[in-house]
Amino acid sequence: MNNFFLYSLCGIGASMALSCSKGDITDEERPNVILIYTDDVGYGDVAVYGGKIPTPNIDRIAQEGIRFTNAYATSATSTPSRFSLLTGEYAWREEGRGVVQGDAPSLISTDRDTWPKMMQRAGYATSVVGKWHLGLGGEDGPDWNGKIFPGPLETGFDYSYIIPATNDRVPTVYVKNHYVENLDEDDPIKVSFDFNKGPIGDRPTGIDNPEKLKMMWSHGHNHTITNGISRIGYMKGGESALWRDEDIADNLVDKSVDFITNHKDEPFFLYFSTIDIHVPRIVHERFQGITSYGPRGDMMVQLDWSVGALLDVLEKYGLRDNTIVIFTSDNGPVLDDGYVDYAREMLGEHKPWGDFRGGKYSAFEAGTKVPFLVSWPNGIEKNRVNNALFSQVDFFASFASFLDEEYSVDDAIDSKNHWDALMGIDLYGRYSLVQHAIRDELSYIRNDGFKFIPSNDGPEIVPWGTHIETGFSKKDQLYDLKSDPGETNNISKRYPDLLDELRMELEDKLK
Ligand code: NG6
Ligand code: CA
Repeated sequence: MNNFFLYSLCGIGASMALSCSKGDITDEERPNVILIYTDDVGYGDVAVYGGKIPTPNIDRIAQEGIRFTNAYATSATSTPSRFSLLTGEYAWREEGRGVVQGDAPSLISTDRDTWPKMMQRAGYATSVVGKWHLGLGGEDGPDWNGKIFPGPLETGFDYSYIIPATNDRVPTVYVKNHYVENLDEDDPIKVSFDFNKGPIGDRPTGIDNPEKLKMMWSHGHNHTITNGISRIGYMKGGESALWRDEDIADNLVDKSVDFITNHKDEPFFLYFSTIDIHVPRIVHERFQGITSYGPRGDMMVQLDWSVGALLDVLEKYGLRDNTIVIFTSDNGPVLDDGYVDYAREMLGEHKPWGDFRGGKYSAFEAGTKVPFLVSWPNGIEKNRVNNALFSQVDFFASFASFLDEEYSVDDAIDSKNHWDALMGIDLYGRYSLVQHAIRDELSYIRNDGFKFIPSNDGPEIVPWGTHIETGFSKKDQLYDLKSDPGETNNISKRYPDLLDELRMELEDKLK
């Protein structure tokens, strides 16, 4: 452990922040927490943020609580955002925390403190259901045919039921606690991400057998075919363990409902990490064609159904009033992310990125500005909007403060207590954020008013077929986000002093 210095924020600051004091909350009153962490859902994808696809259940969370307009994932892709979310440390502090492959070793060392570990110490039953994408196993990666260790259970979750990496990467199997679910030991799993060496096993690939596909690939994603979809990476074996993409949403909801049912009489923390709306966008048959927006729109409706199912089970058990439900996303939106699903062609008037520039992978606002809803009927007022600057890296310190629980500030080095912003009491939140874009190559800073992106040499458009601007430019970029939220006017020449100030702050933070 990095110098485990335990520290209790509330012990020091209880008199300063009313909501910080656990004295206000008895053990019996501790709220349950459900974090609905979606995949590639953009700011403008949700109806309450102006989206055209109906999302009545997600909107319920906004009506029952607070809609944030200035809340951010720490990164424009999944792995680094998830790393920061669970550890309270910006992912860019170490190399190798960009998007990881399906066989990557665990990124979170077992001896570090984490948000879910803190929740366990505070007496919560904890669970992750859905996408993991933080690596599994020791230095050599996971042993798919044996005990998969370390992983979520060593990160602070009592129960885990995960998609190991992404739904477009092999192995396309679920891992329940330490083991692949439904694996036949006579048909062991092997995976390879050595694209130079080529396929392993007998399964067809997307590049050689496109006639076997239920959805064609557009870039990458042409390796082993499972369930009629070619993925990133090669895989052999594990036939009895393969998932059916159409059933993933139902399955993840079922596992979550079981977890809630089993723990309805004690406080619980559920990290519901749905793969909706990440590619391949293969939804259950009952949602296919339900919108005019193609599979991407249908998947939003499937996501909304999942949210409704979770809210309904809370209501069924009388738990809704004392459960904090948070809805947000790991990064911004993308249309073509590797499969021919006509997301662009069928977009109509819907604007997944809202009024912002960029998208997934991008340093522009739509890369990390995400929908962010927080509700807690017992604790916060209904139907509010909060423009406070909030980063997902702050959940850890904020919840620790609220629960009056000690945690390692050396491990959660970037996490700050902004509980009052979450509760709608503080309308300002953070002073600044350092984020990164593309897969992890570009770091930049934004504070409440301005964003500075240092000059750099990278490509201006994501170099694979997504058509998204990276934010790379040979010129320094400075934007006044208050008057120019769409980042159309680079004011770096007009405000050199401000630029220097932000450059120094960024360099200082990157040290
Ligand atoms: C990229 C994939 C993309 C997606 C992304 C991770 C290609 C060409 N693109 O490498 O499809 O899987 O990784 O997405 O391979 S994320 O939301 O999990 O960060
Ligand atoms: Ca994502």
